Amino acid sequence: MMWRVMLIGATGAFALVMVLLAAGFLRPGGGAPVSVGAWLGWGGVGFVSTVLLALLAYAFTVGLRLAPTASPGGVTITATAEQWRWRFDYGPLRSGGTEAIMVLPAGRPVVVQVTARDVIHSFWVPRLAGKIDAIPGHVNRLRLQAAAPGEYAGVCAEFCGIGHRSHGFMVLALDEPGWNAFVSGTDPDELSPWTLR
Ligand SMILES: [Cu+2]
Repeated sequence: MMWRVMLIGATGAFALVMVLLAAGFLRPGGGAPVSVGAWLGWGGVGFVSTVLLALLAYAFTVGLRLAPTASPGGVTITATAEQWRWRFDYGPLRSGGTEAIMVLPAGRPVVVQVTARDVIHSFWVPRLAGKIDAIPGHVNRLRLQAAAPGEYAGVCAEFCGIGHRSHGFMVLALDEPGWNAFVSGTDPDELSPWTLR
């Protein structure tokens, strides 16, 4: 979405410049005379800064929305890596954590607080978000959202010892009833309609 808005802004500015350039070539001296100062003032400064400021304001708005801060009523999950397992805790949402499987509600933003117990690992669910390091004694935050219910494979993306290759996990995105059942204590194995595990 942001990419498209930027493209439209850039295309509009480019098209305008091309039209002016073509007009200059095709009809030299045509149109009302404009002083050099007015060209530079309105075209060079006014137009450019208006377009750039509008795009900048838009980019900031989108950036704020994507920032990994917990929204009210949002879901925060703590992911803890160690040689060679992943543990997921859901804070006040659910009394018991899960291992090797991270459960989240589909269609809602989730903040994952990523940390590690022993060495540096890296939390990566390629279909949902970029990588983020899992560092002992430090918490990194990542915001992600699963558009649809399903299972999404996750891996450790930082070499972390001989068990690194199998240091993976699964993300289980549930619809609203499934998520409600999960937070009230149902085992994730009973909630997954998929059979990847
Ligand atoms: Cu690892």
